[in-house]
Amino acid sequence: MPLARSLSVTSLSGLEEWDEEFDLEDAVLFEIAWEVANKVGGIYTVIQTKARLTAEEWGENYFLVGPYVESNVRTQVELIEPTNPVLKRTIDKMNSSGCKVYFGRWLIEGSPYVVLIDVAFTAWSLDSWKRELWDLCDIGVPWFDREANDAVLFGFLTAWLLGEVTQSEEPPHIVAHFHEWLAGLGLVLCRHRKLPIATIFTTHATLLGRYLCAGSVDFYNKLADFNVDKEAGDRQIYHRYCLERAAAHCAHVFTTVSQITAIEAEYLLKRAPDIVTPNGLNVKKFSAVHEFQNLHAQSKNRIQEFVRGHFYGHLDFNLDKTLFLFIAGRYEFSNKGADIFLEALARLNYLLRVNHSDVTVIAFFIMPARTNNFNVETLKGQAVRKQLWDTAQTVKERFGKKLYESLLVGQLPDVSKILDKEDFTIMKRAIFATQRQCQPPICTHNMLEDSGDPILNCVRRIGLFNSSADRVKIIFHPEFLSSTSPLLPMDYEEFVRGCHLGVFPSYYEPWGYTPAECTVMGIPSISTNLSGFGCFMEEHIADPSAYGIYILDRRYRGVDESCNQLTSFLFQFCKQSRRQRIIQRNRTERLSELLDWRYLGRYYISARHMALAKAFPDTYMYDLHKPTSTSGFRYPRPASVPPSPALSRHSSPRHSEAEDNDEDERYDEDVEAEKDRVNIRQPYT
Ligand code: G6P
Ligand code: 1S3
Repeated sequence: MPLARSLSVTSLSGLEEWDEEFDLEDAVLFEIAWEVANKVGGIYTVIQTKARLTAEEWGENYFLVGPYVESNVRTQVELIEPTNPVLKRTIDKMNSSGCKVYFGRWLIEGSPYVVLIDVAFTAWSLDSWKRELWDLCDIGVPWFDREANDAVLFGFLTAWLLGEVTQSEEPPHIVAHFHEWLAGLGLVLCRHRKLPIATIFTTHATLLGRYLCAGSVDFYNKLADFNVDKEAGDRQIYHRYCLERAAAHCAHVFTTVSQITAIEAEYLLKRAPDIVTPNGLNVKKFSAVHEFQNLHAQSKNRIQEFVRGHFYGHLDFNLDKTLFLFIAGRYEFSNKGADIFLEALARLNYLLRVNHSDVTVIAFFIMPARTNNFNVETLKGQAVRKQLWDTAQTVKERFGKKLYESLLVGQLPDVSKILDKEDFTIMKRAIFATQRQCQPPICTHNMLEDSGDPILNCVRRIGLFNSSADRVKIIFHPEFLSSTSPLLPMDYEEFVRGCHLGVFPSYYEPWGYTPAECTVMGIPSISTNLSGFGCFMEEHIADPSAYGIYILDRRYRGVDESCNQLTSFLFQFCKQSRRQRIIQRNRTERLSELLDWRYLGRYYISARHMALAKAFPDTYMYDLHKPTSTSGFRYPRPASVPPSPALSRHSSPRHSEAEDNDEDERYDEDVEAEKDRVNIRQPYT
């Protein structure tokens, strides 16, 4: 293959120096995952956001390998002739042997090359490949497990592809990085066939971990005691588990996405990872420092509009003192911590009431469930709001016309007569339309399993029904957000920007992109010390909560204690003034550098170097003893006092919130930012 490159990654501003020179003569990188150009879950986000950086490093020598899914290809991939002669020969050869392999460019940032394999087209080989798998390593895949069947086909086909590439006259040094058990068999076969390939396996969640946590098991305290074979057998996933464990053990380099998953892998897969490769994001920095604050204000306005409609007839709270909290993700009630979030909301409601707080909290639950569309009451709310707006516009126009006519004849209008009887009739009719016999709905949709739904049942138990007396209101939107929704026409990013706090008190979360996404948008969040993200932030920031990163202890505390801690985080957050929230958002946003692939990509690079050195020791050298954990750099405490209401002092005597005008806020922000910048340059002690 052409193009010999030398790879060197420079350090990032303000962050730890890192310079890992590694000459990659004729090296080629293949990254193999079921979620290449195929969105199923979080792995898609990893691959898609990382592509730009990896393509920058490897240029023409970077190829992603995934399944061919026609609907995805139509919208995301430009099919082209393979540009690389070795790959062209390989794909032609496979296609003339009964396979369907496509080549193209994935139309995302970095536009990486993709090799897409139509596994269904080769389904005729399934039985013989399953037999080969059984003869090889005694793993029997049952006929009814469709996902595992796909894993077998995908595994044999990727190993075939890579095997052909190694057959070229001057084979390059290949690094093949496989993600998750669904792609893992390809790695096992490469190793069994002794192909000259440096292999990496990354697990994003262990199969057993996910299954065990979904049950009622004290997972983290019993990690060392599980009889893994029995547990996998009991859950009918023994064959999948074997594929996953084989891939982890066969890889030259094994990685997990977080320290917490590293521990889990050590116990459940019986191999500790060689390096942790945390997940990053493609961080977009605005040229104007305050741009993300402006975006927050704009998006918040749009959420407020929705709330005006949803609570029509019961809008007896001050929207300017209303905080928007949200939880979002796959609907796994306890794994994602929706259970303790609801319980904490009930306790928060009590605290706000007894303290006569004027703050209202609206908690959004964005978790897809089975529904048959929006319910009438919710749609009506938006229609009523629109009608009120139209009425106000009509009266305003009539008023304006009369005012204009009066000014034309050189007279000031008689204000007491400027609205006539008809205007009052229009307005009264509009007000009457806002009368409502029921409370504003909790759920925006008609649920198919209303009586068995865990969120709704919990709401019924804690009795938070959006009544006037309650300071905490709940809105359950059981569908992912979309900018074309007739109800809340916003996409997820806009919605997050408009909220005040993301709440993700997960019990099982190998990484957790939701709080990371909040961070890069400058929105504070709550995560846990059982999530990869929470552990990572705890390790890298001296005082995470000062930066709006609240980390709940779900590891060393019982459920009730964790719930109290969550309540206390929420209550403290509600006590902040607008000024404090603005300062906190600035601090949160400053952390985005830490979550950028430009910083976190280094762990993937190390993993590849390590794998090359293990597979080709005569060509590559790597200090295997050098520290590989994500430890090292720590964000210092912010120079100024944290925004916690208990500790924060105003530099001038306390004044009312009305005085918190934007200019003061901006001044404070700039001073804060400058202090922090100076502080960041000093080593952490
Ligand atoms: C941003 C805007 C400010 C606005 C503030 C509201 O910072 O730039 O103009 O006052 O958001 O913050 P809040 O936390 O009350 O939504
Ligand atoms: C997994 O996807 P999930 O949402 O099923 O992989 C993600 C990417 O590594 C990770 O963020 C998440 O925690 C895991 O659970």
